[in-house]
Amino acid sequence: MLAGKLGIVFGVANKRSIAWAIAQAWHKAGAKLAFTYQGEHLKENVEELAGTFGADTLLMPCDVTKDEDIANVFKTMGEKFGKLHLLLHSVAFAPKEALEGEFINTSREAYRIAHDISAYSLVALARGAMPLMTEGGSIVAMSYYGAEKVVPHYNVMGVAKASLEASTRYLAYDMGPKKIRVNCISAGPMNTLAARGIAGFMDMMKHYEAHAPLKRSCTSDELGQTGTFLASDGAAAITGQVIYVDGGYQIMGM
Ligand code: NAD
Ligand code: 0WE
Repeated sequence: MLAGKLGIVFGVANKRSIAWAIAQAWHKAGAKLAFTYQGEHLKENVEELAGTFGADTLLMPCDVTKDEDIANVFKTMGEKFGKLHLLLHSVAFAPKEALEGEFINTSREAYRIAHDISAYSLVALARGAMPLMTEGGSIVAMSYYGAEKVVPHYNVMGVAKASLEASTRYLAYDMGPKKIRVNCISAGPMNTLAARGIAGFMDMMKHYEAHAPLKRSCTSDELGQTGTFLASDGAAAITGQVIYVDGGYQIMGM
């Protein structure tokens, strides 16, 4: 379904990362992928995972808070790939203390960091990718229900996800004339590194099992398949959307 497509993946930390699930699905569908990693501490992990796609898989460091890292990534992509069709944004961070107490106590700095890493980065990466997406493209970002309804303790991350979803719509408008589509997948809770250690995370899974129409959240394989659909030409008229892969939880009022 993605044969001949070239892609870049941001947000692999380990084998449980949603980015890795979508990368594997893109790879199976025939795409050729490059990967970035946040910092040296994750290089080995990503090397090992990306290496399973071939020893020559392109791997680059990219801390999305650094303009020079982003510039280097797309400069190298231009040199090595020449063009680009797919970009996955699967990156989020808020300082731990901002996810613990009450939203009202969010510091200016925690608010800034959460928005810089989790929302602004999509705009910066889309701008970097645009000159290479000369044959059109598909940009996919990961969101969560806390963008639209209050999920206790998700706090400033919910506000940043609202910004990510709105940014998706404005980017879709700007990039549409170039046949570049921009969409979000809003995933139900997944047991990844970013979710582990969050107090009450297991209760949240139980809540989906009790209340979602499908009596569960989602699997990494299902996120991969939705990511592949959004990347494919079957989704050629879909842009600026938030697609829920959450067992149907989002439709419920009670
Ligand atoms: P994860 O920890 O595997 O992925 C988060 C990634 O963000 C990591 O690879 C990390 O290196 C990267 N990152 C953080 N700060 C960065 C920076 N400054 N520069 C570059 N990269 C940086 O966890 P995940 O659950 O796979 O999260 C991926 C995405 O999915 C996030 O956007 C998250 O909000 C979203 N999401 C997660 C869930 C869930 O329940 N796990 C549900 C819905 C949406
Ligand atoms: O987007 C996320 C989590 C993203 C995240 C996770 C961490 C943990 C470690 C962002 N920043 C940090 N900072 C850290 O220091 N999710 C959708 C998973 C998640 O996180 C929650 C959730 C859910 C669901 C936090 C509180 C309540 C629900």
